[in-house]
Amino acid sequence: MITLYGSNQSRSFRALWALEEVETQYDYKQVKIGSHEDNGTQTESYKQLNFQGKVPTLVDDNIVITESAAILNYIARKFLEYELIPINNSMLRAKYDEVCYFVLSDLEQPLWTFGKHKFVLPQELRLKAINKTTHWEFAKSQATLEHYLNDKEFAVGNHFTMADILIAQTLHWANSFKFDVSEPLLGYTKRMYERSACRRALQKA
Ligand SMILES: N[C@@H](CCC(=O)N[C@@H](CS)C(=O)NCC(=O)O)C(=O)O
Repeated sequence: MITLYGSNQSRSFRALWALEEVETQYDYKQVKIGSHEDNGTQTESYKQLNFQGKVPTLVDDNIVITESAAILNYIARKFLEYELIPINNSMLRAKYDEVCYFVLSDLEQPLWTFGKHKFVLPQELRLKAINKTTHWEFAKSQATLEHYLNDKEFAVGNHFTMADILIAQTLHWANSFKFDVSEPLLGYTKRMYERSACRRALQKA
């Protein structure tokens, strides 16, 4: 049985959504980020699973995975019949990897930097001036994402994949942090969030 450790609509929501897409049974354990209490991410028992004390963490028997994108790929490969990751088509797989790595290395980084300087870093390391830079960087990455999506229905190929979860959750995150998200990208996010798997995940998050 799969167990997912997560918290609300943090990056763990990507994994929660992915588990709903493959219609499997799983146990969802809500943990408190940064807490030393019993269900906290800073307890010794949680850190044995996730050295950094972060979410998400997915446990499947003796396999423990701690990076959201790696978790999505693991789920996609375990439930291949849902076709959530390109396997045999090298061109589509390269495009899938390209956009997923772009989300992690460019699109989400300004949001994470903004968040770290607002709530995560020790007070003395937080810089207010970084805000302007993060908005500028996000706008630049957003233009690149629009180029990748190019008004297509899905990020890769002609159907939904895990890349759409990564992108939509990140844009939803941007919107909730009040970054400017363009109308076409908001429309794409709304469409993805209307999927029944996403709605079920939202009820559990
Ligand atoms: N690259 C990791 C990032 C995980 C991460 O930073 N998670 C945040 C929540 S979205 C967290 O647990 N932060 C707590 C901390 O930084 O101490 C992933 O995508 O899974």
